[in-house]
Amino acid sequence: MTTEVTAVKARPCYNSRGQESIEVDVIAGKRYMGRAAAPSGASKGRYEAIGFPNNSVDDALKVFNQNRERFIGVDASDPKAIYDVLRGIDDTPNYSIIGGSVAYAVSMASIDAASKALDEPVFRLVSTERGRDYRLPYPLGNVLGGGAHAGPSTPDIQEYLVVPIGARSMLEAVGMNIRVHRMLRDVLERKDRYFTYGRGDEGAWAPRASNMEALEAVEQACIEAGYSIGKDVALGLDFASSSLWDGKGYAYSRHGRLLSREEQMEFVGGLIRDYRLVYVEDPLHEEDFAGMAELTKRFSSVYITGDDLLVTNVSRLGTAVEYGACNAAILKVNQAGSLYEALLFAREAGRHGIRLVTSHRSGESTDAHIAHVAVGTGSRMIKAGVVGGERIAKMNELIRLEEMDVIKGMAAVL
Ligand code: 2PG
Ligand code: MG
Repeated sequence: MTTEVTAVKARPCYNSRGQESIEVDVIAGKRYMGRAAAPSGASKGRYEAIGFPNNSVDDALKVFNQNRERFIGVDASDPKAIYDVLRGIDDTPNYSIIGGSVAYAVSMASIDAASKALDEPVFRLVSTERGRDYRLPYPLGNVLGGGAHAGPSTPDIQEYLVVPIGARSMLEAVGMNIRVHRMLRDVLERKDRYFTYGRGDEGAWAPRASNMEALEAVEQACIEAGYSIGKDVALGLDFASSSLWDGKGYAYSRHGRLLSREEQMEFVGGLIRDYRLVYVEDPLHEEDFAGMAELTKRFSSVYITGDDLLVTNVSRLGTAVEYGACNAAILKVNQAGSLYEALLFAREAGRHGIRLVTSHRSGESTDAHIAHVAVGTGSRMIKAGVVGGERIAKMNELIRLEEMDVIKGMAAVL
């Protein structure tokens, strides 16, 4: 079998934020090498897989090296087989023994090796639904950021997002996001002549601006770029509001406001209406399933999206489905740990009509695997940034995939 794992190796490496991470090589059939490096978040959900045991890359490498023989002979094209080996080593819910980064890197490197051995693109090997047409996800572009991704005078809201809903191709869609991003620099410079062109962890502009000034600037940039809001492009926000929640209220501390749960819901609802937002991520903190359900009911045509709420975890998704707490879900493989667990989550979301948005992390690698995960899981959107090498790597891979006959155009985004 050419997809049998014949060698594995792990090494330390660095992510886009300059933090230490881990990279794994998997050789299948003695000659096909797959490689993957683990990403890492800044605003992590409480229930996601941990990156490294004791926060130590060395400890993760040690556990991996003690157990690496166990991967030999396993079918690299079978994410479940790789998962079984990982779970034989670490059966804790959050991968506290080997670390989610190893789980991520081994499982992604394995599918990468299998893709080479079988001469099949990764998206086909991770397909969660047989017989479905493959479509390209709309890029959800982070153009302005604050919160955990940027400095103290930026907005409290983590991500101001644009989605080029009017684009008819990937190439056009990516170009539109880049155009808005570029125009936004000019808009910000006009508002603040001391603007440094500083950018946060994901390449989004990181201006000195209040939450509302930022949203207005993004809207203005779309218009000045020549786009009509609601037709060509639409706006979204990732509140990442578990980072704002202090146990009693939502602390917009950079701009001096504390909102109660009800005020936060009013605030979110007001922004959805005033700016015709089509996408809202984690508007309430990760434990507030009931509040999320209220918003989902009230704004059923908007992507009310769970990220920290769900952490790509099937059992959290089960709770969310019971409550009706969201109609869209972020899919981050490294939150789950292994690829197999992420694919299970994707399948389960699909079964319940919850739309998927595959996502990067703020500390990324230059790998493009998640572009394939987005296509294979039928994700409607991919959130992977607009500029910066590690972000563009995902966009350019999707542009390449657009050339393939098996790809049948763009996903149904709205
Ligand atoms: C998010 C992500 C990615 P982080 O909250 O959606 O944009 O941020 O990787 O820092 O968790
Ligand atoms: Mg998020």
